[in-house]
Amino acid sequence: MTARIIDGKQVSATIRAELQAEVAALKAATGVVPGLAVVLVGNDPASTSYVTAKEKACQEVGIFSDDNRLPAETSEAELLALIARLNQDERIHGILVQLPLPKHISEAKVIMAIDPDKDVDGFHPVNVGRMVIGEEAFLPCTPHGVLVLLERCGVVLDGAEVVVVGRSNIVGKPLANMLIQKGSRGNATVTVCHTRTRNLAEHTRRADIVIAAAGRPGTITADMVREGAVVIDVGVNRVSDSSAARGYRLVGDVDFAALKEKASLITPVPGGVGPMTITMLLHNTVASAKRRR
Ligand code: L34
Repeated sequence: MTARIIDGKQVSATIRAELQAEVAALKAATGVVPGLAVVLVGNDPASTSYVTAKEKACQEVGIFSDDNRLPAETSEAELLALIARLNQDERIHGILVQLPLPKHISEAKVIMAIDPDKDVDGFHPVNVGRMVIGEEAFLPCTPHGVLVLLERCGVVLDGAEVVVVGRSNIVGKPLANMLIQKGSRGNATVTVCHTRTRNLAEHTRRADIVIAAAGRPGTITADMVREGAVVIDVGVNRVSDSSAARGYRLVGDVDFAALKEKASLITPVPGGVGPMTITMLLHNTVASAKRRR
């Protein structure tokens, strides 16, 4: 079987156009411009490129973005002080602190310091808890992006066997929780696999939908997936490649070349889930600005 390749850039562009119209309507009706504070500590190349892409996307849809790039030596206290100021700032409806943070700063402390009503990443325990019990909450951007991508591609989750590979707080754990919620974006039967899973292939071969979020190239090979399954690749791994202009190329967690001949639907890397992560951040920021009114 030859898979249909899911175009995450195209789906993102459609949603971003919808958001642009929403932002214009909100501004016309209330004068409110949604505002996102973007915080980056240090200069990790991948984080820098994601943050730059997020700010550019804000501009495209008419969201005000407040750029806060801090040196790697920034102390935890300084970062907490910045967050306290952003929590009080009326122009700011969302606060994004790009992870990972330098080792001398506690990510848990920083996340806890963000006002849950401005936590557009959905990482604060209040939002995580609300999400788990099925209350309205900011949903974390990458898992939310995966669900919207599946929905817009017509993939039915109701009763589907979904195997999530990876158990991070950013992707695996929230995604599994979202998939078991009642409703059209849930109702799936979910298995979560991780580094201590005994026989990974035994699980993935059962799946109607395999979602790879392990952060390791080659985690999912063709023999591990049944013919006609849906394959979603959340991995974004930089592997050095001297023939590439930037000196590296991006690969996901799945063997794309082999699986595109076996799956029914598959996401590429780049151009799959990555752009959706950014789009869902914009979505949450607009939702926050609307909620504030
Ligand atoms: N706080 N930290 C916080 N929130 C997040 O939602 C993230 N994440 C992850 C890392 N840290 C975070 C992101 O923003 C991963 N992530 C992310 C965002 C965008 C892209 C990838 C990961 C992306 O745009 N990927 C492009 C390729 C980009 C490139 O060329 O380097 C793609 O097409 O996959």
